[in-house]
Amino acid sequence: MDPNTMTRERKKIILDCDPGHDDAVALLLAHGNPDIELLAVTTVVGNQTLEKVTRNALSVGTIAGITGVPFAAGCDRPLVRSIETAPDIHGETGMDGPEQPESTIELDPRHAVDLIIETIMAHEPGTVTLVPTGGLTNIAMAARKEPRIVERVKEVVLMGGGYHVGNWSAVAEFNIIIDPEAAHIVFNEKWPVVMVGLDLTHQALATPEVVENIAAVGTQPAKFVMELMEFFTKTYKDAQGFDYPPVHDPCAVAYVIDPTVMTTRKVPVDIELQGKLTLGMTVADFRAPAPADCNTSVAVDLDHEKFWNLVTDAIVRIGDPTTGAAATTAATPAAAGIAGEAK
Ligand SMILES: [Ca+2]
Repeated sequence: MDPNTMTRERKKIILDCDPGHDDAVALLLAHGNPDIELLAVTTVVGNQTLEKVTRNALSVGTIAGITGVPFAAGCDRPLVRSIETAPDIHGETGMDGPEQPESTIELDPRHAVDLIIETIMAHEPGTVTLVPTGGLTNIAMAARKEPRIVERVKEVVLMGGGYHVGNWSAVAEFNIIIDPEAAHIVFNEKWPVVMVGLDLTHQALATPEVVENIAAVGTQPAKFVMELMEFFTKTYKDAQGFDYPPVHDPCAVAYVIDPTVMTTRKVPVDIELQGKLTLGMTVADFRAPAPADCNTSVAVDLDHEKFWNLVTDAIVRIGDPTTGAAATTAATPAAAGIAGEAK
């Protein structure tokens, strides 16, 4: 890591995830970006069972060469509902496509909920950002078990929901609908919540140009992402008719790195728990300017180029942890430019 980066205040995050193709990219972005200090990685049932997503998280951590960061497994079922997974999008392993290496990372023995609480309480108030990229079960449990975390957390930047669009029902997004009660808790606590939902993430498409740029980095992690995207492209085409897959989860990490990568709008958001057709809908009330005490905002427009440059730059910086070699080429002039600035 270069000296300028060390003196800069890095943004402390806990990534709570369910890998998941896009969670994997989120983890690589969080690890490779010099402005992020990854405090912990926690897993929650979602795209696949807890056992599978936890194994996937450890694999991605191994590929990325992450050391000194605790990984802990959390809740293995939603608060109220039965388990619902997404094999049509993520496959039977939850991260089908690339071959997964044996993990060299040992799972932390703590429950994710305890690790989240301990990590937040061990840091100065207002310094830790929670980045959930799966169902909100762990986060809701943590808020209930130790309510003091709510005022200590800087903000919750979550991938989930959508104010005008759903993907698991006509109006609900997967991460919210699989545990709507947990989402209800998280959205109704007093901490600031930034909802990076489908309205935004459906702009984060892995176009052929994007995938080519990542492949050109030429490292093992780059190859891994390329293979993830190949699988993701196929399932998103088959299951949801997308030409190119939306890579949701790294958008939330990108917002923490640089909020100017997207525009946001302050608006009250609540979670529908009763509706027969609308369960899990993130209901945003745009009728009037948001009241002064509104603590929720939603992501609106993405700077596609800036976003993918951040992702590619992170992969360049990660290099080839298994061989110790640096990335031989910066994939794009833009990514090279970002890398150059920090030197
Ligand atoms: Ca996810």
